[in-house]
Amino acid sequence: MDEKRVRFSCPLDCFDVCALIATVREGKIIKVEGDKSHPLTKGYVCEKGKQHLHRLYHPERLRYPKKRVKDRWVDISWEEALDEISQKLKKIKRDYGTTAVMHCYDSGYGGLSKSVDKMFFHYYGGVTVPRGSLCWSAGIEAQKYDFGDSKGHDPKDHVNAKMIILWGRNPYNTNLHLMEYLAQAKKQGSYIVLIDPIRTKTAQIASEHIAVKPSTDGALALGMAHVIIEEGLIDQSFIDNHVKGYQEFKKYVASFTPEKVEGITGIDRETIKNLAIAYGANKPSCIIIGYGMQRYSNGGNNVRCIDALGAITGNIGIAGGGINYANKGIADYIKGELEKSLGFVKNQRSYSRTKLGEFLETAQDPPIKCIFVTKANPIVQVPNIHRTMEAFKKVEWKVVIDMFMTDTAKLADIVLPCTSVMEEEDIMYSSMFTSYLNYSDRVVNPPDGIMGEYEFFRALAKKMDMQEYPDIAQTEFLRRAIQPLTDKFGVTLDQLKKTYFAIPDQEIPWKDRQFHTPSGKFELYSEEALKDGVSPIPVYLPPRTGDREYPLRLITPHCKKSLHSQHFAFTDELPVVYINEKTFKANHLKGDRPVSIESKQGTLMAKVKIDEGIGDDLLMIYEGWWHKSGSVNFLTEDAISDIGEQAAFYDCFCRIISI
Ligand SMILES: Nc1nc2c(c(=O)[nH]1)N[C@H]1C(S)=C(S)[C@@H](COP(=O)(O)OP(=O)(O)OC[C@H]3O[C@@H](n4cnc5c(=O)[nH]c(N)nc54)[C@H](O)[C@@H]3O)O[C@H]1N2
Ligand SMILES: Nc1nc2c(c(=O)[nH]1)N[C@H]1C(S)=C(S)[C@@H](COP(=O)(O)OP(=O)(O)OC[C@H]3O[C@@H](n4cnc5c(=O)[nH]c(N)nc54)[C@H](O)[C@@H]3O)O[C@H]1N2
Ligand code: SF4
Ligand SMILES: [Mo]
Repeated sequence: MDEKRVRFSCPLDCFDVCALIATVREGKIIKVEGDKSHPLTKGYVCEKGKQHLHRLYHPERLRYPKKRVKDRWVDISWEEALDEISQKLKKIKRDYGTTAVMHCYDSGYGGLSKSVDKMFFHYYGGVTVPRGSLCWSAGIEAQKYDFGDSKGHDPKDHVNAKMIILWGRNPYNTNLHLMEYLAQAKKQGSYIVLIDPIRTKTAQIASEHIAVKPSTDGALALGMAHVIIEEGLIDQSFIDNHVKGYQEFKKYVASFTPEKVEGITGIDRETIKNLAIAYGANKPSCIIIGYGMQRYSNGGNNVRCIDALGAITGNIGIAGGGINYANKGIADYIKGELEKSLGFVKNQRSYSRTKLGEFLETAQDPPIKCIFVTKANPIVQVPNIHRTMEAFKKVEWKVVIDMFMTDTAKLADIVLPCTSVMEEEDIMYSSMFTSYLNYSDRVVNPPDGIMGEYEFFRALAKKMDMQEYPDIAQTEFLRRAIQPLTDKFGVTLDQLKKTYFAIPDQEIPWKDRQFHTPSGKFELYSEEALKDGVSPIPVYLPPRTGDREYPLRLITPHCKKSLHSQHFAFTDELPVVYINEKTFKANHLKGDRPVSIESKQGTLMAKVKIDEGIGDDLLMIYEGWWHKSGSVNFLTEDAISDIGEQAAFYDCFCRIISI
């Protein structure tokens, strides 16, 4: 029997970037499993990883380019699609200039080969592109002020920590392989604390769960800093040598007594004191910050307040320490043709990702004449969908590339199918967690009728006479992209095919205490922040609150079973809203009847599930449900954070009624 095993990598926007193995029998993939030889994957992966197979052979997968003709979809050939798209793009450039085109992209597929979308629009002359983030930018920019960059410890190193604080992170759902290191650390005696307004399943691994009121983490961290300073648990030598602005910070935290912080956070003063002393006294202590806690109007400063704890206790640059948020090591070494193409941008304009609808409504000189969507599903994933959708619909001409007919694709004029990860040769890495880089082999060829993005943009560039666009094979594109890695570490594409790669000597960031800030120190006082119009020292900004009409806060975090909207594709059930018994009763809800959840932005129907892990006056619904079920972002507001233009998704205030 003809059977082979082919190594590929998960392209989903997830911390783990698992290495996968497909078993192919007589040309058909019959099984997907984790690669046992990969040091992080270790042979086990989540359901979503296995479902790449399900999606590849799914009957609803898009197979041909489609064009909207009146209210019908008509299959067209790739030649027709290329003709129409090239003509339209040329005409828009001539009549309005290139920035009348918006390239709307996100991280729906993490492989390098599909970064050619950006490259194409660079050669086109530069278009309107997103800035800020739906995901993590409040925290990223906060760490940039403090450390100059965002770097994380290798998860293996967490086992060296005497204490680990998981601060608004839910690895049980979102970061499978972190769970294993936490379990190991606990077994070796680490004390693990989870700080989250919701008692998630991650609490099972924690020694203690502290239910903080949403958006008050900054006050909690400042309260801890107050206690640490009072108890003499600071690291004076680290502060003297490597910290800028300690005196200003010390003065500011003087008023954050445990009593005051109890009133803000809902955590009793003894717990705050004990937590601070445990963190300060049990060196090395490690903090792992999640992305949920920064999706607020004060999210950036809250992250800065937490970073400060590492600086005053000297838990930075040491084994078992760290303020881990992201891990931006490897991206610095990925360059090649994409980097080179930046030189062809003549004109560029940006819009705040969160405010897509508002931008489309108001853009002038030129207005947006075309939206080109790749690797994203904005009509489900951006906030305030009603507003966004109305503005999106009004744009004359829209192209979407996707594997399925998403809610965004449904609004397009042309929809192009894309390849699955298993039909591409590619390279994956992530800036969220580790510095591993995986080669991903082509497991099978795409079915007739599907052209991958790499070949599509190459053909489109040819059609549009873009003489300088690199007319090179995909393998060569990948080879050039990793050339800086080859130059620095000697690793080649051929070697990657046989093994995995991680940047050596990155287990403990900031070991040399050379911070990437202007002063070279950890900056509790940041002139850069001041220049950007925000407080130079980390401060506590009071959270937004509900009002009499919309008193309940809705948190919409990430679900274990789906990567955002991708694995909600095949369900049309109502979403589930989680609520505790007290809030259920206080809102006069009845039995197991469906409910209507209403905000200023819109309405959503849902099924109720009582869950005592949810705080008072809180509702929780996982994000990602499609319109056919009811998307949470019909309820959310297009508000942004204090730092980094992050979508403040969880500043969403609602009421709930039985129907
Ligand atoms: N309410 C609320 N909303 C949120 C969040 C939240 O916590 N709450 N979280 C936010 C976060 S953190 C993020 S990162 C964003 C994510 O926002 P998106 O990245 O827009 O979310 P996805 O649902 O993953 O959409 C990716 C799309 O890319 C498609 N795709 C997959 N592979 C390919 C490919 O090879 N080529 C192309 N062209 N397309 C492909 C998928 O089918 C899918 O439709 O959502 C944000 N939205
Ligand atoms: N299965 C799965 N895995 C994923 C994803 C997915 O969609 N599904 N998405 C990937 C992506 S793009 C991202 S960005 C990451 C996100 O990874 P995580 O940050 O782990 O997950 P989130 O669900 O965004 O939020 C984490 C926790 O923050 C808590 N939280 C909310 N508000 C507050 C607050 O005010 N204070 C504190 N302390 N906690 C708060 C939420 O209750 C939630 O439990 O996950 C990645 N991995
Ligand atoms: S979604 Fe994340 S945990 Fe699951 S297989 Fe992909 S990389 Fe691994
Ligand atoms: Mo994200």
